[in-house]
Amino acid sequence: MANPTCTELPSWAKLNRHREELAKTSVRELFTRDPSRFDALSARIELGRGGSTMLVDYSKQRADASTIALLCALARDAGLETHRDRMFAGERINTTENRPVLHVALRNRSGRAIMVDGEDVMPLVNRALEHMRTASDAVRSGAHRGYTGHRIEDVVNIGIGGSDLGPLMVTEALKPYGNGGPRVHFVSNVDGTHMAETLRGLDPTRTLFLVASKTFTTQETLENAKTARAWFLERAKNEKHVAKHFFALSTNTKEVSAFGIAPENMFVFWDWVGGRYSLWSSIGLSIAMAVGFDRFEELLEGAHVIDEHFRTAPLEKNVPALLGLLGIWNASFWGSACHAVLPYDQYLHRLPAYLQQADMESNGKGLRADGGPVGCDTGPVLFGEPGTNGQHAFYQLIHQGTRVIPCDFLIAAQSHNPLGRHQELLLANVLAQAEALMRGKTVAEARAELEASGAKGDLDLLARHKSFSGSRPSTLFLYDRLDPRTLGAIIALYEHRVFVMGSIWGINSFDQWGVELGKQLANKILPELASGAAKGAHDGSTSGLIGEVRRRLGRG
Ligand code: G6Q
Repeated sequence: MANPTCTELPSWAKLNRHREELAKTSVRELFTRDPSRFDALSARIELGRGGSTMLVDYSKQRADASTIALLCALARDAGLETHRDRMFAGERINTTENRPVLHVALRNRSGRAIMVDGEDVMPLVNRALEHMRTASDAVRSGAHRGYTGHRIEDVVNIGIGGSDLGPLMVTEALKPYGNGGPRVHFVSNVDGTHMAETLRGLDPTRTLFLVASKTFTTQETLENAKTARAWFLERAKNEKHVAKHFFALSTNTKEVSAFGIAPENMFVFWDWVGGRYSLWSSIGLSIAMAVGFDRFEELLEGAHVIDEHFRTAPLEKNVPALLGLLGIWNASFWGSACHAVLPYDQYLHRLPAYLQQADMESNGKGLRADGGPVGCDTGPVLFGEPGTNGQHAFYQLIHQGTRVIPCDFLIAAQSHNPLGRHQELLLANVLAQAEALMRGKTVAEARAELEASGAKGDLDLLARHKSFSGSRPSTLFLYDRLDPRTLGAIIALYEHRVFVMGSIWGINSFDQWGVELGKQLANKILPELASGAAKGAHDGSTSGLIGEVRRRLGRG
């Protein structure tokens, strides 16, 4: 018999009834009724060494204590804890690729064995980490030099998707920790402009390329790596110099050596690390080079704190579980098709882009792992920009649009750049936005304000335009400072949130078959741009466009 879908679980129907009840009361009213609401619906996570604590305030969600109890019952009905335990135990929960899912092993600082097929993978992980430490120390200290004896001043990571977004986001976020390390650049797009603009001004004798590709077969990355090698050889002339300037971060030894990268310059990881979960592996070498290996380890430690919490805390107190369950609550019960991530932290400007992949590639699916339909809406569209910029752009829709868009706000109490009152302004704005979304403003309140200001004209009409529905849900993450440990914790919280949501929906969050068809068709179209497409090879639009491109390139 097929497994029940989440919508067939007894707790699902209860939650639906509960939502109807709760919808009758504004969140503002819930705060008025319960003065302890903030304490009851927020959590603090100790991030370990250094004594820093992260506060996660979800009291502005459309939820109360009974919602949380019902959502935890749903998690139990759906077998979330079992699924989580199977992940940590190295079972092959990525069923369509027949792989374990063990990014948690990459940051396992506990000394606990993690077994895959009867073998403890921790010695392998620790060896790979040591290799990264040696290489990043050597580049940062100047012990590793280019073929002319110059220090490495620029590191270029060539990778795409999971082999780009994580390291790029983290190196941007940890810029204050560079401390004399090399500049780090990222080239991902097969658009030659990305490579050309990155290489402009770089000196091949002082540049190190990290070719980051799990499979080492990705078209864009290999093309970019070839171009980078040609650029380097134009100056270096001799292939033997490639060894000092090209490292590979990959699982595919065969393809790496076919590309001409020496085995000692290959930084390994394993097929049980998903691309979008790989920044903790050798794929993070650019991070270690940018900020030093000790800081990279702190990033791992921050994530490990969350892993241990996720693994052991009861659901009612388990922050990633609660974040995921509230995500389900918003997406599948209230029908929110979007989710905004709004870091009030310029250093986190790539976090939304990174999370777009983590979330949308993982849970943008309609089939359950067992092949049946999920039965409800799944992964929302995730988007975001740093505050306060977004306030002057798209927040209008979040405040008064017809769709309700749950928001995550992230903010540090202290800035790395304490200039004048900038951080105070940032803090005031983030708190104000979360409050405004929750409180709203009634027509009567808007009208009273207009009258008090002596406004003239059709005050009733104006008051309606100036009113806000309120009860627009948000969660706020407040931390002391964006240090590596805190960042590691933030990323791990989101990773496990994705896991929780996928588990409830019954989705395999670790494959990405949806990206394959476009790749196949691009391979088919590539030669057709040169030679033309056979009649009937494509639909009318695609054939027409191929013809149009060929004419514009003077080929047809
Ligand atoms: C991530 C995806 C995808 C992948 C890229 C790059 O989970 O699998 O984004 O990371 O396609 O793949 P390679 O690292 O194999 O080049």
